[in-house]
Amino acid sequence: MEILDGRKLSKTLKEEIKEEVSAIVAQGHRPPHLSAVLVGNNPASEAYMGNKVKSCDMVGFDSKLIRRVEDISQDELLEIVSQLNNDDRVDGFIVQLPLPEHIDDEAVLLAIDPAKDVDGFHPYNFGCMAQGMDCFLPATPLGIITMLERYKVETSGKNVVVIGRSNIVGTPMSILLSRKSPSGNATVTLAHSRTKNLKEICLRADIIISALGKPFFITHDMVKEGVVVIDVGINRIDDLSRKSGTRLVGDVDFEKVAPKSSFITPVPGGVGPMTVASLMMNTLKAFKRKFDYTYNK
Ligand code: L34
Repeated sequence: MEILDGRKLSKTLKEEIKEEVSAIVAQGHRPPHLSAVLVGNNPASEAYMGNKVKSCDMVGFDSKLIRRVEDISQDELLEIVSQLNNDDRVDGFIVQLPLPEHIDDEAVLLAIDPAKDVDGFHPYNFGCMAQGMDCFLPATPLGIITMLERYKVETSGKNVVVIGRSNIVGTPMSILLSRKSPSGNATVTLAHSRTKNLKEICLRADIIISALGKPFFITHDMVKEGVVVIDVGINRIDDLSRKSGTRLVGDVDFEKVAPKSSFITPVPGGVGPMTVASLMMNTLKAFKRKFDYTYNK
């Protein structure tokens, strides 16, 4: 069994980015700039955003965190998006999800200029992704693909089960893995809440990617010997043995599933840090693209 160490790999990737940024700055350019909009004070979003800002510092990007209160109106938020679209110093930006109930996520994501959409959530980028065209890939799927590549986990011809069909993880993941590409060529099953016989489906899987958000959902009797397990879940559960009274777990019963696995991601320290590193990769890409050619809307 080998741990897919997202913390270590993300550090390596960020060091690679930092070197590129140093070279860019040495040539007299300004560094790449990432802006992020954070609405409200959801503690999980705060933690993720903290990691994103720290990573920008580490790689040498300029960054700006735009905080707004929970009860911001949709029009005000759209106005911020429009300003970021038009600000030449901003190479890429993200609007952290989830947004409050009264805001229509779709309207906000559609308003983002696809050339600055380093989250890869705009339907333009999603469409390019689905057709194998150059685009910004969503950060979590890009992080997983990068992890599989760097650890030389073969996907070609493998049976992959992706659990969860969200727009930002499960659905793009299933498409990327089935495409004709170096980290694709898999036979993919996209499972979700209406799937029947999930256990039988999982038992046939060479690779399981769980993006469900249910602690201890994937148990040892659901996986075959030698399986590769990618755990995208981040669930906070009570743990009175900890000072904080809680701890993070994924969707996988790690203790019992790990011994049967050939590769497995831990939570924390697996997919999460890879998501953050991927955002850095996308921002560098946005910057480089901008100075190579202007996006044709
Ligand atoms: N717009 N919204 C937008 N873009 C994204 O790419 C995200 N996502 C998801 C939630 N909303 C978003 C993230 O950034 C999930 N996500 C994310 C980012 C970082 C981490 C986890 C999820 C992360 O750093 N995880 C750490 C633990 C963090 C903690 O202590 O809470 C880990 O080791 O898994």
